[in-house]
Amino acid sequence: FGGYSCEDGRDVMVHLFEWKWSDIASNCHRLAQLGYCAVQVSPPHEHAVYANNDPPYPWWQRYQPVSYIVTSRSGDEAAFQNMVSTCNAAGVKIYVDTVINHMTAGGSGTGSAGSSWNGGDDYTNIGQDYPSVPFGPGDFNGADNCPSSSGNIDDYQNVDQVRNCRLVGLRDLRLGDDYPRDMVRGYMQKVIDWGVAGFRIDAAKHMWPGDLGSIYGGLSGSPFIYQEVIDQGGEPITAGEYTSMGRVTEFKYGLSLSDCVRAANGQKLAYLSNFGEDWGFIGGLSAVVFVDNHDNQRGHGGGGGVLTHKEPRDYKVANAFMLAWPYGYPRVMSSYSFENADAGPPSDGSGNTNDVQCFDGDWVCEHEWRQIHNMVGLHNAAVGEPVANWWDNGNMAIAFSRGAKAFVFINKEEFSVTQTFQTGLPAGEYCDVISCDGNLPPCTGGECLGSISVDDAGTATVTISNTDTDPIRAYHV
Ligand code: QV4
Ligand code: CA
Repeated sequence: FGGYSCEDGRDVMVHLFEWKWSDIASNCHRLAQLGYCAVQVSPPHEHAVYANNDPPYPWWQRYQPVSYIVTSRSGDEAAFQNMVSTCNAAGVKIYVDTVINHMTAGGSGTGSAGSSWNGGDDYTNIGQDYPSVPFGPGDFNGADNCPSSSGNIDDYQNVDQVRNCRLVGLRDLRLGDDYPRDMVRGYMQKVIDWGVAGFRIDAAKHMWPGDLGSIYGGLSGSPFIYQEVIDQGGEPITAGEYTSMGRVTEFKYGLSLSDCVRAANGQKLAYLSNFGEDWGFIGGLSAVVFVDNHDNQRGHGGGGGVLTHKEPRDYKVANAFMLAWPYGYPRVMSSYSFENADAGPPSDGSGNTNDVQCFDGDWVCEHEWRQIHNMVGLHNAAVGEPVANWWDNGNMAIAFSRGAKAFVFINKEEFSVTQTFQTGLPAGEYCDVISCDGNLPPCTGGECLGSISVDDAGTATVTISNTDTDPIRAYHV
């Protein structure tokens, strides 16, 4: 479940957070051209609708399932199926964000597909009712196996609480039993049969590895699976408990990388020379890596401290390093702008999500930034090549090649740095893909700074000024 296959040498996924299925469908050809292998989509199941929340229709309502009917804020079943088939035809895979640990919070209401739901009692497992699955009280964990007095997870040091009690009050499914397992497996199999290639398993830390293994083991179609386990140390549950069943999101990666780019918490770029397992991360072949995600860019889910689109210069540096460095399966974040951390995507007053217009001020579309998508191209060109020719100044300037395929130089010093490098590249002329759109002359499409001529010995002289818009140069065959 941890292996993935991509078409045409593409090797990066993008999370199109809160995009509608119709917009993803019409963008898939473009995503293929930009070099993206796959799209992580927002949860497609029926979800709670919080019209009276402040602000109304928060993004997180989609992490509260009401049923496994595929009608959500992003569109209905027909639109979802059309997206999957359109993207598959373009060679772009769809990965579904899969919320199977729990259903809604307390209260009651009507879901996005019109189904009624009732979260039942706040302290016991009485009264839960999700008729469109159907789930009833017996399908939820309760006082017999959740050892907290509130019924919620109050202590992350207690493994039984983390896995059998309610995550922020969300009604916790009894996945040790066959029937709830069959229901969630049926949902996953349904979308596999429609052509979905993979799953992000939400809140995997809150489910027993054995229960997940049983769910995955009953699936046909060899989906790619990556599991959300926030392991930043200090808790008894570790990411390593899940790596035999699929990949795992490596949350240490984005925080450590952000610190290095900012020279924060004693870190510096020069320390990145062994970024990966030596830093206490899980094995690179088990990891999904990212600078920020939809939670920690807004202070949820171990949030804070990571670079986001709100600091664009440093964010581009962090993404450039991630995409140039051979550790993990990288995920690029694509966001909408927000002030309130609970605010849903750009929408009308009834919570109908707007069509995506990249760069209109609401849809940030980091995956369309030249400095990011051209590094996706570099990543794809360098797949399988080892890091070579590492250079650093002991502080905030670094450079390295990827075999004979790519060369990257970053200068976050407060001064200009000029250096003659061994680039590892074959002799020839190269355009900088951070400031240009092509990698080979004629260099066109952007500002086109710092084109280089690599001599027969593989060397070239490159300068990055501290006043450059982007303190990065990147070249590839
Ligand atoms: C409120 C109080 C709680 C109280 C509860 C019950 O804050 O203290 O216990 O009421 O009375 C929303 C609200 C949250 C509210 C909850 C229940 O934000 O305030 O609790 O609903 O009413 C997303 C959001 C959550 C949101 C949830 C469901 O981040 O804020 O909760 O959706 O709508 C841990 C986990 C990790 C998890 C992370 C956020 O280990 O797995 O927390 N990350 C994933 C997703 C994330 C999602 C969930 C899990 C849940 O990436 O987006 O949570 O599906 O680190
Ligand atoms: Ca659980």
